[in-house]
Amino acid sequence: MDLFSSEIDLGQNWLPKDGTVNYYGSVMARNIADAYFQELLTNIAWTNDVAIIYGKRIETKRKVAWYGDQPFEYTYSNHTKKALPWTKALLELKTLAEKRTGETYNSCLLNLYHSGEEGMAWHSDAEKDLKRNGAIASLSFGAERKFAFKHKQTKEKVELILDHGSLLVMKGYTQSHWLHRLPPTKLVKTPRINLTFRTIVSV
Ligand SMILES: O=C(O)CCC(=O)C(=O)O
Repeated sequence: MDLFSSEIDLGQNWLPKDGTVNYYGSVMARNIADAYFQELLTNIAWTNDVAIIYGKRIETKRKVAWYGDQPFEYTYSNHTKKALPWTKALLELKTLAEKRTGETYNSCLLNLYHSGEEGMAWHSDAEKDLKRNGAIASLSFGAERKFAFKHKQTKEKVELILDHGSLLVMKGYTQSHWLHRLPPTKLVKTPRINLTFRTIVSV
């Protein structure tokens, strides 16, 4: 049975210029999204992440995991991770993201936010290991959260809400010209899991 619709429906571009962000909304039935949330929470090898804040290396409360086609190394915040082999659920979700966005991916970074108090600061995903201007597909499960973009030069902002079971793709020059973040909020008390499917170019 095909659990997901496979048509490519790009919708509008949320960015006014210098990049493309398409938001597809929820791309699966609620009960299927609930099942993936539980599966990912239980069966992913979650570890604490590191970040550099004001020049100091700290461990975040947010948890992360890194999976891929090969044991790709991915370096950010002076920290290198080696990709684990795909789980069955991750491969299903990768296929869904590939069909819906019309792109291919070879790796996935996962983030687990225990509540709204955990977020991610402004950044762009333009590390040297990533394909330059490659598409990044983002699947979200659990609590609805605000997601924001800020233009690097003009400081123009764009915000949208990422739903349970939803898919968003960032592509073209988005990472060169825009920062993105997941703002923290005291209003959200429940967890959220985000998967970003990416393309690594070096091993
Ligand atoms: O959790 C999210 O939606 C954002 C994740 C993110 O910004 C990233 O993985 O680069």
